Amino acid sequence: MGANLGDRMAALRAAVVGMGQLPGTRLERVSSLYGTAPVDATGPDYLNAVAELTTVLAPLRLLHALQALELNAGRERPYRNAPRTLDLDILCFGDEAIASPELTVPHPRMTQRAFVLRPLADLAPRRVATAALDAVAWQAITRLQGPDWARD
Ligand code: PH2
Ligand code: MG
Ligand code: MG
Repeated sequence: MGANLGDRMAALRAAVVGMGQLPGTRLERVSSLYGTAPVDATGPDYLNAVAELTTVLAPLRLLHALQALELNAGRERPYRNAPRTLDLDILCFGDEAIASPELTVPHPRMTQRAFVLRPLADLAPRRVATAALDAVAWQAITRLQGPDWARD
């Protein structure tokens, strides 16, 4: 999840609550909270984090539910990678590989982005290769708070 417009922390907290309330879905764990410089994008710094969910929803149903949460947060899409109040992307779906016009999983750019790999490594280190982390070490990222950020 990411946000770089408005009350970023409030948006991410609401997203955590909202994801946990999706039908047939349980919020398992949330990563530490990171402040990150925009990558392939312009605008203010982001807050980024990763959540682990258990769900009975099919991948596209989950995607659409996440898009509804984005809209609730006032998400607009004026152009690609525009600054946003809330972005909720599916990184992995178990160990499934999905290639549909709407959804590609694992997320095709996740291995190039410290703002994904660092929080993902908090929750699922086996999904993050050390070499991948090394390759994105130049990207500005700061751990701001431990995993309790979503609860306090
Ligand atoms: N999301 C993007 C593009 N660039 N940069 C940071 N730091 N964090 C993001 O979440 C992010 C980005 C496209 O979704
Ligand atoms: Mg994104
Ligand atoms: Mg997105």
